[in-house]
Amino acid sequence: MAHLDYLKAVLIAPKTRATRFNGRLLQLVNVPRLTLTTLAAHTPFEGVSLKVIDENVENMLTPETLSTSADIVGISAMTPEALRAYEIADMYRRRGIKVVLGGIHPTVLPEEALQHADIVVRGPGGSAWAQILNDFRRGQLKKLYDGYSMQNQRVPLQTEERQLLTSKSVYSIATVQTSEGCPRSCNFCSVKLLHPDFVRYDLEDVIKDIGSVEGRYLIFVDDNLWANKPYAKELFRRMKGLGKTWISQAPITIGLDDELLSLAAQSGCRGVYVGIDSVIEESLRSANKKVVDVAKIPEYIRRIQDRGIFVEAGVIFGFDNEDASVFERTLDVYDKTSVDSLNFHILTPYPSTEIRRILEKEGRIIHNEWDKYDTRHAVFKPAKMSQEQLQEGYEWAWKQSFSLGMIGKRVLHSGHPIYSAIFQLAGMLDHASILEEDGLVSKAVSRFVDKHLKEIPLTARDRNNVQLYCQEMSEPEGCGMPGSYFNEAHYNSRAWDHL
Ligand code: B12
Ligand code: SF4
Repeated sequence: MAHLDYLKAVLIAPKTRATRFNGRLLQLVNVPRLTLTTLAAHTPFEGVSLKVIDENVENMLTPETLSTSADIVGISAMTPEALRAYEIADMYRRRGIKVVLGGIHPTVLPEEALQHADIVVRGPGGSAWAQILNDFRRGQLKKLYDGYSMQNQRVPLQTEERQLLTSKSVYSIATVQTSEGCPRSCNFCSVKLLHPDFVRYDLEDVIKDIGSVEGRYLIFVDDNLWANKPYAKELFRRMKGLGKTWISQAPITIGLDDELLSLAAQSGCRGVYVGIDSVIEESLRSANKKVVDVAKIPEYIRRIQDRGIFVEAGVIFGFDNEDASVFERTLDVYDKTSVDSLNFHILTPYPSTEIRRILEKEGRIIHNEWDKYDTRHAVFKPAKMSQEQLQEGYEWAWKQSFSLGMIGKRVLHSGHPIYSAIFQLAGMLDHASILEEDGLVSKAVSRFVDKHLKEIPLTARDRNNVQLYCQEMSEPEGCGMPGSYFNEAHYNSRAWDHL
């Protein structure tokens, strides 16, 4: 292999059908994953030009538009994105360009991924990505890189890396992470497969990361930000006064700890997504989920809301002990609470999870169409109802829960009518897009929002990025896709100022 002094690398997040909205609406509601940003932060400074493409917010790659001048392409895939990731990988490989696949899906199914890639990375990928770029240059690439056995030193994120995704002013909310993994082991969850250990980051680094966020709004992407209470409390103390407004996932039991809740509220917490998952205790037990006292759910929710924190509850349908009455029973329970919003999922047997092993053994997996592994499709045979009953019951729950009567009731009972109304709208859109797979409603809504919000004035940062974009387009080696090419100089903020 040729010795390369200057390497052109591309990182790609593939689009999935789960991304329902386009344009400004997507910009307002979507969450940027930290994946590409983190890999960009690990990309060696010297002699590498990096382009980042997030298909969720850019035009989809086609054989005509993909970069032919790239040397190496890294693609990330969670399970519902795997088929699209493979399509993109195949397109590049047909051009003779080396492809690296990483993320949770290639981690658990490396052999499958290797049918579409030259290199697969298992586990945490930052150090592996840096190593791959070096090995590529030296002509010493391997087929499989094991991220678990590498040092994986954390590289704090810089504003510039964040701008790789926000540079087209695409995302309005920033994401931050304080930990990897989760101390619990629910049998349907993939988290333990990617992160066997629960690792918390140094708080100094986390505060620096938060400092690299230009805007006010944050989402913590931790699977369990609140798992270690002393750590969480210290984080919230240090965040007080930073002027951020944030939301995260959380266990419902945070409702038991007054000090934790009040520190969270003072640090800017305004909403939590509580994965109660089921209001049937037997379902929780069967999934090895922490069993909560269902009778106490209304009280927990109210206690969180009393601190000015909005509560959205996540529900999973399809556990083995559940028959077709579960949908009505669940809505009855939530009807007696003041919950601000509900979000429904169908139990999904992701590869290599415990629940998948059980269902495989019993011959109950219906198919492996990964793009339907999105918690919106029943992909296995439930024990006490048919696959159709599970699918229809799930859709019925959305419809009931987002009927005008229910929305009105929740907005009125909510301590935060405005936040509640926004979340109800998002829920309605979610529900509408679930019922119409071809996306007509979401396309119409996206068009409406684009038309009415496009007059938002450009910020100084937007202008800077428009200039950057123009420069890219005149760059002969650019592939023509609106991504963000940059070279080693980009880390130097003065270089940005001069663009
Ligand atoms: C933010 C997020 C989202 C956002 C995504 C927005 C977007 N723009 O795509 C939203 C909220 C919309 C979302 C939706 C869904 N999500 Co989600 N999401 C996350 C979350 C919380 C954080 C992702 C993140 O930023 N992680 C931090 C980065 C740094 O980690 P990473 O992505 O794993 O990347 C590292 C390695 O995997 C590796 N790597 C990854 N890609 C690559 C590529 C290369 C080339 C290399 C070298 C390395 C590499 O290196 C990285 C650095 O170490 C994760 C849980 C988690 N904590 O990771 C779940 C998670 C990824 N989601 C999951 C699921 C199931 C979903 C949904 C299907 C259902 C749901 N729960 O809502 C939908 C489907 C969305 C879709 N695209 O189809 C599962 C995936 C399980 C699986 N087997 O696929 C996860 C793991 C959560 C879980 N508890 O199981 N999600
Ligand atoms: S479902 Fe939530 S609590 Fe359970 S292991 Fe996964 S991240 Fe942890």
